[in-house]
Parts: sequence; structure tokens; C-alpha cells
Amino acid sequence: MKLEQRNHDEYWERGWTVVEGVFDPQRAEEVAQTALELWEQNLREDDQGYTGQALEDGTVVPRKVDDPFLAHPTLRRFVLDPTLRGLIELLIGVPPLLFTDQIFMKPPRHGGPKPYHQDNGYFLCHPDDQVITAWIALDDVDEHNGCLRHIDGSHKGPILEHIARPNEPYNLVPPAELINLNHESVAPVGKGGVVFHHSKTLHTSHRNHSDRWRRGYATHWAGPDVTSENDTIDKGYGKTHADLYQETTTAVGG
Ligand SMILES: O=C(O)CCC(=O)C(=O)O
Repeated sequence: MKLEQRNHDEYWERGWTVVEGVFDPQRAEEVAQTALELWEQNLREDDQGYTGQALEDGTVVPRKVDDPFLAHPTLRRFVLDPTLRGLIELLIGVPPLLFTDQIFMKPPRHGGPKPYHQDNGYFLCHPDDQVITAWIALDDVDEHNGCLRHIDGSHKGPILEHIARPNEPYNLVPPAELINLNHESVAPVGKGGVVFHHSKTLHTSHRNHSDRWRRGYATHWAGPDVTSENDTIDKGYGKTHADLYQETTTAVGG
């Protein structure tokens, strides 16, 4: 699959771009179903607001699966797909290594917002131009069911200081006055398409107000020489699970 020059220009100018049709929608659906099964088996009990969202009637609905790469071979083969890796290399100019991943789920009429943040506010990786997120749409996603929103050009500024939100230690956020909502753009994308954003691009997603699911597979990549101020790279899959990583890349090729 070729990357259009337009995508390359958008990525470096705005800090994000959308490539439609990277994955077959049927394959995206299988991945979404696998993620839901994993959540049912392992995570349903957690109603602390992290992996699950507790509703007023006590029902817990899915919110997040951490480290899907480690959880299932179907997910490993999907995320290390050679087409995806090839597109990322064309965007950042170096061969990418997956260091972590998550699946974010917003069930119909639910799914809380993910507040504005820069991924590199968590990762603290350098050089930041070689760190990228590929967010794979596992559903058709638009403004109604909680698509990503970005602050155009925010990747050209510094890494902002992020602090934990009260009662949400897992949500790190920069000071609200540094988020210029006049430059906000929405990123609708079809099932199987991918939103690529730079590690410093400010982004958020709203609640799902529709009757449809909104599931997205967030995959985080860095060039081979990237280092981090914390343990992001040392804890990355390429270092902690080198055999699994190698076995999967050999199986999927590319
Ligand atoms: O899917 C979401 O709502 C949030 C995704 C995100 O923050 C990311 O991909 O970095």
C-alpha cells in the first residue's frame, strides 16, 4: 500500500493524518471481537473506571484492554502487519518498533471521554519525531461515536507537563490553558482505516453519543535509536518479549 504525499505533508504540517482501508473491515471486526472476549474473560470485574466503566445500574461495560499484543496471537499478528509497519516507516523515516498498545472501547451510548493529552507526555521519548501512534479504527468512527480530535500543529511545540487528574491517576493532562481549541480538528475514519499522530500532537476523544460501538486499537511505535526518560522503551515489547516479537514478525513477514 502506498502512502500519498498528501498524507506525509499533513502528518508533518498538522501532526496527524488518516489513511483509509489499511485493514479489511472483516479483519478489524475479528480483532474487535477477540478484544471483547478478552475483556469478558479477564477484566469485567474491574469497575474502578480503568478497564471497565460502571453504569448507574451496576452494570460494568468495557473501556480498555491493556497490552493486547501480549494477550492473543490474533492481536499480535494484526498489530505487526507489514502494511502498517511500512506506512509508519514512510511517515517517520526509520523502521518502527512497537513498544506498547491498548484497545479503547466506547459501547453504544457510553464510553467516557479521554481528556486532551500528548502521548509523549506519558512516554517522554527522544527524539520525539521518531515516535508515532497508529490508531486503528475497529468500527466506523465519526463525531457522534467519539472519533479522535487533534489540535493542529501542536506537535511543533514542546512536551507539556502532564499531571494526573483528581481520582483518575491513569489520565495525565496538561494545563487546560495550553490547549488551543480554535485549532481543533476531528478525525473521522472508516473501519480498518488508521489515524496516525505524532507523539506530541494533543488529542482527545468524546463520549459515544450514538447507538453504535466505537472501538479503536492504539499502537505506539518508536525508531530503533529512540530512548526515554522513564522506562517506556525498556518496558517495550521488543525488549521484554523479544522472542514473541521476532516470532510474530517472522510469521507475518515484511
Ligand atoms: O481511543 C481513544 O479514545 C484515545 C486514544 C489515545 O489517546 C491514543 O491513541 O493515544
